[in-house]
Amino acid sequence: MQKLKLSHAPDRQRRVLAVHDISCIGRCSLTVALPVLSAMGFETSILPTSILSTHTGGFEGYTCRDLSGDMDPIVDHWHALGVRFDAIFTGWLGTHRHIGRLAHLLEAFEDSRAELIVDPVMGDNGRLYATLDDDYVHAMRAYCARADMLLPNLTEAALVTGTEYPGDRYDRAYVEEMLRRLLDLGARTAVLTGVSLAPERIGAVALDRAEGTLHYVDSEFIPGMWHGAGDVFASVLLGAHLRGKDTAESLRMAVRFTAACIRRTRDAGTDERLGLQFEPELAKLSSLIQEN
Ligand code: PXL
Repeated sequence: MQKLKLSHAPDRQRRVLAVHDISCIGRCSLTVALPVLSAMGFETSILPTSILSTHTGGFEGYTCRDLSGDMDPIVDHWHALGVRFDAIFTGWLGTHRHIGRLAHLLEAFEDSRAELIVDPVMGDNGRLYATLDDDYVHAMRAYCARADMLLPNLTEAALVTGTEYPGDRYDRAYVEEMLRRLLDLGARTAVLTGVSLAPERIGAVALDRAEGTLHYVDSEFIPGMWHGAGDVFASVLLGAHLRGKDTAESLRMAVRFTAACIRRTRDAGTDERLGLQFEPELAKLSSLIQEN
């Protein structure tokens, strides 16, 4: 097989692999990660884990085709081609079998030394998403230990660390302790999303192992079920990080961008299940490409 001709120039375009489901309707997972990372200037390869007619939040009767059986052959083909990734970004995976296949993926691309960014998409508001189960949670817990950057919301952080979901009864000390627990799993950076430390505000808090300082960025709280907001946030944060922004600046960009998309969606009044109207905001991200 003819191997791919790859650039090793320091300023070459970086290649990111996004490993999520394709929810055909409802802007989340790959239909968010792909356009956002492309707009930020990355060559974005995808490994679809499942194909669903819609995401599972608020829809009934959706279809779901499990692609876990295709993952190893896809990875083996890429490996034979000699492809390399600068970062691997995983999100909603489907079943514990998918998580098992990620071990093969990471082994195949070990030489790439790709940064592994894990959004352990499992639930929200203290509840597991439909179709996910305890086997999934256990497998995800073990998998999170491999992440360089871990991006759970409060529900997922509780599931990953095996602690109780705090509901809205938490404070800064809880958040700090949770971030330290997440770092103890092995990540270099932990980011907790959907955190409110002041009335009518919501945002995210990050802690870098090396830096040791807590960064908190928040925005106006807009009531609603903002499907895919976590995927928008994680994709922008990852893109900013890979473009060389420090944790504080990446966090600021991701919170501001997500908040702008939520405001736009709220103002449009469209069905919340369709996800965020992020497309008209994408041009704001492209300005980063001109910077470096
Ligand atoms: O955005 C999270 C997500 C991703 N993928 C699927 C989902 C959900 C949340 O419900 O159902 C299929």
